[in-house]
Amino acid sequence: MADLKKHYRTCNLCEAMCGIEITYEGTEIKSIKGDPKDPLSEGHICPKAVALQDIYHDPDRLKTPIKKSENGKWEPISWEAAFQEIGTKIRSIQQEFGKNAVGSYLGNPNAHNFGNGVFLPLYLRALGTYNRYSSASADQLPHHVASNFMFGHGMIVPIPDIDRTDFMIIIGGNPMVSNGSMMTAPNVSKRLKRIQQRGGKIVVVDPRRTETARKADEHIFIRPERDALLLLGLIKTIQSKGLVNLRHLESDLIGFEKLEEITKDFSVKEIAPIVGISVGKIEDLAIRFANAPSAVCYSRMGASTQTFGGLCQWLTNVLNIITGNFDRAGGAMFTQPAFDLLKITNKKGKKDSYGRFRSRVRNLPYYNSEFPVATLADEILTEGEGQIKAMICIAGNPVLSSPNGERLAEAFDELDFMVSVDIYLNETSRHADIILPAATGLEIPHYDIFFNALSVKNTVKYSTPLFGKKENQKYDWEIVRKLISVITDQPESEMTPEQFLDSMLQTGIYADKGLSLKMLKENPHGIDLGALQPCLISRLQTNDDKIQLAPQLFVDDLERLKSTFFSGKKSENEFPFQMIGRRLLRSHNTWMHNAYRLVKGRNECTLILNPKDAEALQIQNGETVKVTSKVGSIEIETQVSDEIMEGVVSIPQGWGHGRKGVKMKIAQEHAGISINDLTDHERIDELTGNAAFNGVGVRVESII
Ligand SMILES: Nc1nc2c(c(=O)[nH]1)N[C@H]1C(S)=C(S)[C@@H](COP(=O)(O)OP(=O)(O)OC[C@H]3O[C@@H](n4cnc5c(=O)[nH]c(N)nc54)[C@H](O)[C@@H]3O)O[C@H]1N2
Ligand SMILES: Nc1nc2c(c(=O)[nH]1)N[C@H]1C(S)=C(S)[C@@H](COP(=O)(O)OP(=O)(O)OC[C@H]3O[C@@H](n4cnc5c(=O)[nH]c(N)nc54)[C@H](O)[C@@H]3O)O[C@H]1N2
Ligand code: SF4
Ligand SMILES: [Mo]
Repeated sequence: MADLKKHYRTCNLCEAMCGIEITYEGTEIKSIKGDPKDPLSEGHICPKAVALQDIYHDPDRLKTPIKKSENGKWEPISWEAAFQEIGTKIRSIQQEFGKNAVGSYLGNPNAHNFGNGVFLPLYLRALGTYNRYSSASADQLPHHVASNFMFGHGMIVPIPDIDRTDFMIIIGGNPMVSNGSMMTAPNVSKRLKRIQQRGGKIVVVDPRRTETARKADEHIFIRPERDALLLLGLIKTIQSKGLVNLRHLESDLIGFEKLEEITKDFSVKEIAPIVGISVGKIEDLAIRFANAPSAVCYSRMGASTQTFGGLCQWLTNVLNIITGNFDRAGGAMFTQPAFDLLKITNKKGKKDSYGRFRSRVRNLPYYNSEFPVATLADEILTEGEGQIKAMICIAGNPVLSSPNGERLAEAFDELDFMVSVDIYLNETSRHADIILPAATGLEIPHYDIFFNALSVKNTVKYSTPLFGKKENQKYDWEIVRKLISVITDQPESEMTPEQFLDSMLQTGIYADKGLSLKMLKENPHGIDLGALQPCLISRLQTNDDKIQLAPQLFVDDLERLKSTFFSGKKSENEFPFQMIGRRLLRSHNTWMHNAYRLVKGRNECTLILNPKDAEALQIQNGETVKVTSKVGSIEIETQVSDEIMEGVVSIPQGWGHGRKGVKMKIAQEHAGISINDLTDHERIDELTGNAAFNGVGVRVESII
């Protein structure tokens, strides 16, 4: 027992930033538990953090670079030779075909990687291509575009003040499983319970009676992709019942009259039958929301990754603003992080990046210096000037994560050259010529640049590595820093992420508290910087310093909503079901299925189907069925349950490890199917370019 040691750090797997306490002896981990002294997570942990030890010990995890030889076999290669070859190939492709011939894809773990947070902007600049893509356009892009147009910067993101609110509407989010998103709120369960303990109410709007809906006071079923209409119905009721209350923001916003004008075109009576919620219920919800001492509407994945994602996020903000629940305790609030991205990326007075370019093949908008991932395969497969000939994919698995992933897999095979910076030989990296594996998880230092900016509380914490990397391993940022050097053929920079962090802390808004890297190292449980404070006006980056309540781009998009739902057009019956996604507590996007403790037990990669639909199709619970969409077909086990509404089916995201050439033994044994073999790359939110995963038309057939 004498040698047992404890290590404290932040779990960097998801957005919740839980503090964890690891008991270990040598390199053997005895336990991973929640750290009760972490000021944000207060001891909470989920099953995924326990699997950090499996990633550390995983024999399938890559530790040194590998290269695909002529016969398709993977061979080890030294770091030096790998970088040299990458530099030569990328430079020669860019010389021959132009800078844009090299594409870049950045996946989700980059957002959870301190070093890459610092170095990726420099890498993108060095690459000089406008063919940049990331998982953001398969996720939260609509939030950023709404923030950009309403508040002047995509990272001024409203965060639900879950710890003080009296009334919370959750649209298309399942934080009981996902642990919160665009709302860093570890231990959602406790936070939701506290709302109820102080007499508050929670209402969940979702086509599925989710784990969160079961904890709520009320669950309202809604057909996929109707949320923007519901939000308009709520706004309309608030206006017509004289419940608008702009409170302290009255003189800080413009567009109020325009909003009144727009909503004239909509009536709750017309909206009700389309969303499948009665007039009385919509009005009642609006009135309760407006009359609550404080209230917040939070809408997430289900309301973002759909064809009206942009409208949903805009209207969610509008609802919060016109009920006086914006930038006020208990409503939607704004963070003041110690490492403040807004400070280094001030957009005021600068030309807006939205639509600065249009994508070559499909004319989709550029935003935040990238194009939507839904069009990445088009840009590789379509010949002509500007065609992508080479790809660098960093910590991403778009073959499983992007719409019509199989088409992207085919596109990757057409490339002249591809590099993956990844910890596994998986569904995407198997297409690469060279894989550069980074140290990860317990081996890396961590400071959360992004999720402190999206947190329900201002806190700050730096984690040192538990085990440190081995001599031949590299951190992601070391790989990226070296890539910058070989791509530009310039000497490598000597800057480290820690130096940058330290200077940001010492010049940030908490400088007067003496914040520095040294201070963080002395406080391994983290430091509490207090509850969110009203601060929006000081953080706004719009040119006129006002909140834009009705940006023209969004107003114009209402026409698309109207023509979709009010034109009287009947949809064809070839694909009668609407498919939606789901997240599982013991599964994390596409890449944690190689941890046995997370995949053991009953198969969870199932199709949930309503009993009435199952009966009509004569399908039994547990039977394997065929599901077909416009782009593909899969076979999957059914789970018949009335938790899903009639006409809607749900499949988890992140699975499909049965592809050839993957080297992840446990994941392959628990392969599941990829929902993105069914989702359609042409289905996007036209306003933002975000992938529309939810609401895809499918057909379900018995195969016995
Ligand atoms: N149908 C459908 N599709 C979806 C979603 C959905 O709900 N439904 N969700 C979407 C969302 S929200 C997201 S965020 C995207 C995610 O999309 P991606 O980011 O493309 O996918 P991930 O599964 O996060 O892939 C992460 C990759 O990084 C590797 N990796 C893990 N840790 C490290 C590390 O420390 N360093 C390096 N270099 N590599 C590492 C993993 O092996 C894996 O290959 O998927 C989207 N796709
Ligand atoms: N365990 C676990 N946790 C995770 C992840 C994971 O893979 N596993 N991934 C992480 C990532 S990258 C992210 S972005 C977050 C996402 O976190 P959340 O936003 O909470 O995402 P989901 O759990 O996918 O919840 C989306 C909900 O929207 C519903 N929905 C689908 N379509 C519609 C619709 O049209 N309208 C409405 N109103 N609802 C709809 C679905 O039924 C589902 O309940 O989770 C993070 N946390
Ligand atoms: S909720 Fe997220 S941050 Fe917290 S322990 Fe689980 S994976 Fe880690
Ligand atoms: Mo995500």
